[in-house]
Amino acid sequence: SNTGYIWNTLYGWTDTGSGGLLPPSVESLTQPIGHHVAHPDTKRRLHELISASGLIDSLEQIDAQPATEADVLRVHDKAHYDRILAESALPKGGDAGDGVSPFGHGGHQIALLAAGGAIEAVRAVVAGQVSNAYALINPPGHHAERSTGRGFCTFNNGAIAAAYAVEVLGLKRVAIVDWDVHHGNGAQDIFGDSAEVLNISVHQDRCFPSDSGFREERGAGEGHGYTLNVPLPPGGGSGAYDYAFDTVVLPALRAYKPELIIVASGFDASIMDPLARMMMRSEGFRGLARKLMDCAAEVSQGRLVCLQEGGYSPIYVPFCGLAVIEELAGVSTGTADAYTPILGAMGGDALLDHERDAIDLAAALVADIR
Ligand code: 6DK
Ligand code: ZN
Repeated sequence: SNTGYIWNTLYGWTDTGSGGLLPPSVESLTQPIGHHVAHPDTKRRLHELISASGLIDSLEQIDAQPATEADVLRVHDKAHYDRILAESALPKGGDAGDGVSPFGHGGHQIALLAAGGAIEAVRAVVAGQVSNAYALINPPGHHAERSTGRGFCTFNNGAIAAAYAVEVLGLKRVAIVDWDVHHGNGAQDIFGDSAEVLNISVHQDRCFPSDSGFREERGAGEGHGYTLNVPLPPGGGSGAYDYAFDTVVLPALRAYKPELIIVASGFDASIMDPLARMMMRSEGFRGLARKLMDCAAEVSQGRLVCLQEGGYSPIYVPFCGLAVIEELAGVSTGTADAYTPILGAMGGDALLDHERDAIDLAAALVADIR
């Protein structure tokens, strides 16, 4: 009956560097700027709305502990772990792996605390200490693959938490539902050959990474069918997302019957986001949370753990997150989304024919889940 909530001051201290999206370079004329798109203030501002709205008083705050080396090595190569620690020890820090994901000196500590926050949320929900949880962790994780970080992600927090649930807590079936607007390539890389983790990613088609996230990627060997990609055409809003959840995500979860649902919760499918071209608003995200809660009540004893991923509108992410966490907690703070008058008349909510067609093709893949 209570909702766990995790935030740590250090999540607001990630140093994403002085480039806006690419590292600043005099040669390529990418100017330094105060705020990288993934500057942690966006997530800190969500935390502060949770606090200022009073919602925090209805949540059970849980402290994150850093993940251990053993926790990380359940899903990552030792070489990746060692490289992150070595670069973190350099005076100016290093990069998660793709050259566009910088972290500062000592940044490995924040990355381990993010993974540890994910583990703690899973532990509390599976132990029955709370009925569901929202871990507002940072840096994000869903692009990190077994051997490298990528796309602002150092360690794959969700995969580390799922592996903890399977290998430490003894769960046999864990589902990841990734509604971040970008493809959940990390869990696909890590769990693609396993049926113990169902990875469902709903994302904007070829947004990032541009070469993965296709419906044809379905997992291999025993894992065939347990990778489920739902690429959406750009422009979709709550109509497309509701239809994708009703006809693909929820039927897949009902077929799989996971003992735990982990949500990779990004708010970069919002209409205000600079890194994607979808049209979700806060009420749309609230609706997705509601659908997953109802489904979790049916299949996973209500066990639902949301882990923060992306979201790059500093002004709008807080209202999206507040809506989701209010829904999880079954509490209304009476805080209206102040941007609804501006954003509510922009359209994007109706399901369009080409969106329906793309989603129907993904729905056909559910039949292989057992
Ligand atoms: N593009 C995320 O929101 C991260 O999913 C999104 C990361 C977008 C990165 C865009 C980018 C490149 C870089 C190099 C070459 C081609 C394209 F992980 C989350 F934060 F959740 O770097
Ligand atoms: Zn994203």
